[in-house]
Amino acid sequence: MHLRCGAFTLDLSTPQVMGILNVTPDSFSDGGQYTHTGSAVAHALQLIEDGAAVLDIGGESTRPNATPVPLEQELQRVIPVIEALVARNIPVPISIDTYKPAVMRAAIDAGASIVNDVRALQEDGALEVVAASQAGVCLMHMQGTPQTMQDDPQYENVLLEVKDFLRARRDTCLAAGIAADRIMLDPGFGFGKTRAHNIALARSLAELLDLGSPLLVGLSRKSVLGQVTGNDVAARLYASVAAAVVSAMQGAHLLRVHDVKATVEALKVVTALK
Ligand code: 7PJ
Repeated sequence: MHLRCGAFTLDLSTPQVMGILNVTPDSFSDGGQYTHTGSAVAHALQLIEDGAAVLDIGGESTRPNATPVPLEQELQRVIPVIEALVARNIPVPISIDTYKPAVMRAAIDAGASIVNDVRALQEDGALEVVAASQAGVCLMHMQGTPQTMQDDPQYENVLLEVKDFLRARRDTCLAAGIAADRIMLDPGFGFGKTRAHNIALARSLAELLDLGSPLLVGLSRKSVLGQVTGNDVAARLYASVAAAVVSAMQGAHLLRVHDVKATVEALKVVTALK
């Protein structure tokens, strides 16, 4: 299993880590710490040293009830960071976490190699931007919008509904000319899902492998781990590493995490002992 993305080919035959680089002042878990380009770059270099295979840069928080960020502000946050990292010739692909086509295009022009879209390229123009590039893409499932998604999420069968959605979005991408090996899928933990929905999905993650695409999983520091442990967001390291290990044992290919060093080390053990 691999992902083609821009000038990179990610080898996903063993589970890899996508390191989260938030450049949002309101990001829920490291709010405000990395808002300036210089400290964002320093943090990015640390994540690479810690073993991240991809860096995921986001300029708009998608946590529940987050305020939407105007386009210009999102561009001002993320583009200088991408440019600075590309200028340093970093050895890993940069992923841009956005649903806005204009941000996707600017990020790709600046050197980003993956589009990570919580709206799965449903925004007008998004599909065309990715199709016209060589970028890889992550298609994520969400029910509702970040503003409303945790109000009262409802499913008949969360696994089947997530799976059908991901299959349909992937087929739309294929029809638009995006090659199969440029596409990853993600069930979208915490995005319009209750604790029970998240747990049901986590338990049946392996079923999503039938779709034949690499699977990305983002459970790092999420509220379901707070519900299970009783810990607030600053104390979810062990729970997050456990979630990454369980996901990787079920076949997840890429783990989107804040705590790269700990997760990379844990995944080495998974790879060695599986
Ligand atoms: C995810 C994401 C996720 C993908 C966020 C947070 C909220 N992208 N962006 N998957 N989560 N692909 O990190 O808690 O789960 S933002």
